[in-house]
Amino acid sequence: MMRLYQRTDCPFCWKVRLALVELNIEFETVDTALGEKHEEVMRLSPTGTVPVLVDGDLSIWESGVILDYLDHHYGPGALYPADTAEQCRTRLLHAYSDKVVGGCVKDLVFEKRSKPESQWNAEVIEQSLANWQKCLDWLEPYFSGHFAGHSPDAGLSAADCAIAARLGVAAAYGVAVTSRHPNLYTWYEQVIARPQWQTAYPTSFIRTE
Ligand SMILES: N[C@@H](CCC(=O)N[C@@H](CS)C(=O)NCC(=O)O)C(=O)O
Repeated sequence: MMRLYQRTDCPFCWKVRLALVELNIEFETVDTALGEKHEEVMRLSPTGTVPVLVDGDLSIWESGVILDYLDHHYGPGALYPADTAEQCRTRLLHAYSDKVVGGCVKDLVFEKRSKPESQWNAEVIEQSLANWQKCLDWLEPYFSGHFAGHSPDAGLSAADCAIAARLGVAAAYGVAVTSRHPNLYTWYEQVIARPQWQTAYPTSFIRTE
């Protein structure tokens, strides 16, 4: 059985978990804690980061490569559209999610999870929210009510898994997608209505205060 080393609320891990559940792949999880130098993870991954997916003697320590592996192993076409241009768009959305979406809301998440509300820095939160809106503005045209790069009956694409996990983290810290972004709003509602979303949902969110 595949084994996923993870931190349950890490958006990279959440993305991978969602893909595994969407593809109906049986897997077991090993949870690590924030900042922990987990012995197995340190041995399996040169970056020491999670997620790490182990399948037999193969250890994959980069979330995008994990999704590529799952797509090839169980597809291809399971997580990426077959059409080359559509596939490229899906990969770019996935890259945008990893590189930009998380960064927008990171300061807000760190602020909220590490301090009591009375000590939250309003300026940091306001700046994050402004960044977040810009990021949603950029994403909006890509979500016309269908799953990104896939038809709804094909299930979630790699980009869907990545962005849904990011939006899920933001939502857990009080940052919602609203009707100001109607395409994204409709898409997110569809994603969170899926039973797979409930199955892959983090068992807890870190609070460090
Ligand atoms: N590029 C990596 C990023 C993974 C990453 O940054 N993971 C974070 C958790 S969100 C991590 O393991 N940080 C070290 C720690 O939590 O101790 C990937 O896509 O897998």
